[in-house]
Amino acid sequence: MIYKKLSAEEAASFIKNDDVIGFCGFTPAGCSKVISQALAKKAEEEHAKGNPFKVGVFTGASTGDMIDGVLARANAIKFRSPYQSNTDLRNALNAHDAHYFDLHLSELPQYLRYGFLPKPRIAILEASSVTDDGKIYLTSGVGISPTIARLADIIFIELNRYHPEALAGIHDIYEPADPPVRKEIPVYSPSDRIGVPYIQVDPKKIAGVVETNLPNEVGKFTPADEITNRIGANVANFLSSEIKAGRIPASFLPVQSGVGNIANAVLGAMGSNKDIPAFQVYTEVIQDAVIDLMKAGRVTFASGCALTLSTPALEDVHNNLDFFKQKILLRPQEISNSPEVARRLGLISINTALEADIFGNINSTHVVGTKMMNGIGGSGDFCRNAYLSIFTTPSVAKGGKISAIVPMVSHVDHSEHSVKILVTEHGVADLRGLSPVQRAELIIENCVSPEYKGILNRYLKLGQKGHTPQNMEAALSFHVAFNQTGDMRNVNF
Ligand code: 0RQ
Repeated sequence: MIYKKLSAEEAASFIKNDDVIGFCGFTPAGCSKVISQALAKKAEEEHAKGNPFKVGVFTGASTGDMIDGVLARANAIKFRSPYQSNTDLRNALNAHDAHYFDLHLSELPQYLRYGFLPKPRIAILEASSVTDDGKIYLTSGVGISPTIARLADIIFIELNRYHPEALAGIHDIYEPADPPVRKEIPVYSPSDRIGVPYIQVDPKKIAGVVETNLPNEVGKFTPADEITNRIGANVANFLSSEIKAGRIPASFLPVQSGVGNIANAVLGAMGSNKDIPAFQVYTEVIQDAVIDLMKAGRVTFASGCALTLSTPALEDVHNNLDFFKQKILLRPQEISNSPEVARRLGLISINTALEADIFGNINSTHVVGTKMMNGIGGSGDFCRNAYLSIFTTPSVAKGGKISAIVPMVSHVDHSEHSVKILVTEHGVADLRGLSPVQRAELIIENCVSPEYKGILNRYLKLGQKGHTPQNMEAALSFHVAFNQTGDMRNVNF
């Protein structure tokens, strides 16, 4: 290897106050693990000396504690985009200690190229191997790596021996040209390869290689419960009825599903529903359920941006690469989440809402209208462009003190125009072709928790004027009641 071997601390010593850094990975999969930690230590030392030290941070999506957690606790983040899910960072963003812009994930690479956002001077990439002529083979996540590798002046590699070199070939690296000369992204089927299996850079930009041997961090795993299983079964039964009705082709369509235990439960239920044929996945995050279904022959191919797997599932993939490399492709997020490709392939997209309103608007990001939870992630990339856009949510949160279905969402991420199907554990509301009043009646009837049905029906009668009969005095009364009494059932109308 021609590159200089560095310690994480030596690599971090190149990074200056106010630098903009692009990090590899997508979710904790494939993220930087040691340079980020050394950077946080450096920030703390600078702060102790009374010096300012904060950096701008671009990533693929959420990361792990080894980036977002340590940097947030060191108060080392000046700004952050496009998605996060770390408790300490969330607290920092909500306290305005770091500025956050929540962005559709597909847009970040092109926004960086267009110069809409500050250019990353430094890119930190985790690799399974790197060649002397500058070919970087990534690990289990791709994210924005191709773009930051090209834009950055300096690249540091974390060469992580935990990931086998034989991973090479699972990635499909492709960056579209920018307008006015962009052509179509030539993905016509989830398994189409359109690029090369590595990122090519000028070897002179690689300022050093830090060797590691560390697994990906794994997020907290909440096992499926009765609620998530009922949501999963409702989605699967609905999709099988759409096939029977001829509205989804009998051969089925590729599926995109969000992250978390609802997504796992939905995929599990689809896998065990005999009326749904074996299917392909075109998504951002490949979770454990996809691997299980692949082994059972129920998922025939998965294109994604990251292998966000539990350690046993990732090791299963590593140990059986001959099998899985035939069935999995990892792409940059502007391809995995491309609106153009989502529309062309006809994705069935399934994402999770924090809250929905009775007219079909979705809040995916803000708790009671003000506090950032995670971010919009890829949900907007997919839902606006899907063949069929489904949102799922448990009907209540916090033991029933919060209804996930409210008169008016306290923040809008996805509007009524993009949301076609709403699913809770109680049932399915098919909103296609319905007026606002019809949508409200159906959502209340099929999706709302019994303890909130009467209140929402009462609400609907309050404001019978206009196409969308909101009552402006009471529209946010659920949230006001929660803020004042800790329970939305205490509304004052
Ligand atoms: O709180 O953590 O204190 O227990 O919100 O809710 O039900 O555990 O669901 O972990 O799947 O997260 C929408 C945030 C759901 C996620 C969201 C409280 C609830 C709990 C979490 P606790 P659950 P999940 C893929 C695609 C947006 C982006 C997206 C998300 C906590 O799915 O970030 O889909 N999605 N991206 O108690 C107040 C409500 C609430 C509420 C639930 N109405 N009001 N709190 N909670 N409903 C991601 C990528 O792009 C990588």
